[in-house]
Amino acid sequence: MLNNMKAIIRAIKKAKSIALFTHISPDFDALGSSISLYYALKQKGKNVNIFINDQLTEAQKELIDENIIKRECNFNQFDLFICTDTPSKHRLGVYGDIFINAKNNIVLDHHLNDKLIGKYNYIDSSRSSCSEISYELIKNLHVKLTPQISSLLYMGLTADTNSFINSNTNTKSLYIAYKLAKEQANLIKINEVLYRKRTIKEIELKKYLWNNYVKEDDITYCLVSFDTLNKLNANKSDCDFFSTELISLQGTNISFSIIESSPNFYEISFRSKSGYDVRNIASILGGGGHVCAAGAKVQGNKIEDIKDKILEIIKRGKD
Ligand SMILES: [Mn+2]
Repeated sequence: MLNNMKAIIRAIKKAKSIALFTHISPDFDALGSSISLYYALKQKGKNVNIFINDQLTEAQKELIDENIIKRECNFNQFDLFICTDTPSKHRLGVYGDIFINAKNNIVLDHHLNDKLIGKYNYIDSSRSSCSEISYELIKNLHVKLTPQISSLLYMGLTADTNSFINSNTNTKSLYIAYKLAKEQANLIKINEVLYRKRTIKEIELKKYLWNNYVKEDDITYCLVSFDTLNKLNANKSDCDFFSTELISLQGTNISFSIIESSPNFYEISFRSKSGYDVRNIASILGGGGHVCAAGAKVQGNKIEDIKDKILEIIKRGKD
């Protein structure tokens, strides 16, 4: 079933015990969209548990009480399973099988996708963030927007719009941000953690990025081999901002980074200016995402070969 909010509300009202999930390497929207629901469903008197495959980052821990996150459990006790910000079994990590084998499950997501893996699916790619969808659900459940819930939703919203500057920002996202700010979302703390804190490591990575980027026509990219990653004492997620940073360079319409996260395993992140579609490029490589922000994972022997292949795909698309 697709985008039937009433059916989803009915399923939630009927459930006594609910298990929540979100994707591996959770970003702020994954956490905001799922943890806001955790508190909202608790307010509704539900027995709720939330399961996340990975550890939180130091920055995330500043905004989220990590003690609520569980790793293991007897999953038979739950009569409803909800996942946010992904419709992919694989992206749920160790919980993938548990989720898709559940009889009663709900997927909430904002990525363009034709996969429906839940009994109920609410998938709206016009939404800037999954936190917007959680907001709608929480409003429909008539849950009080506490400062805590408002902050979690605002955190997801601002993160996925990159502080309301990405092209996915629209009147709905701005309106919801206004509503959340009115309900005491902690804007100061969220802005401080997301936009006003830079570690020495981040600055070192930025130095590497701007010393090593390559610009070919309107395409700008940066490659990070496994060796380099180790020399920078970094991991893949530390370099997640590379493609976003590169798209800001004058004359760039498409940017990408290739990070060799483990030997011969490459994670590619694409960004584009409006009018340019990187989702297509990522999907040719077996990945996906949004028109202006997408990604893929590939294997290969040489990072240069992967880069050449990407440039060829982009150039082919232009012809
Ligand atoms: Mn998201």
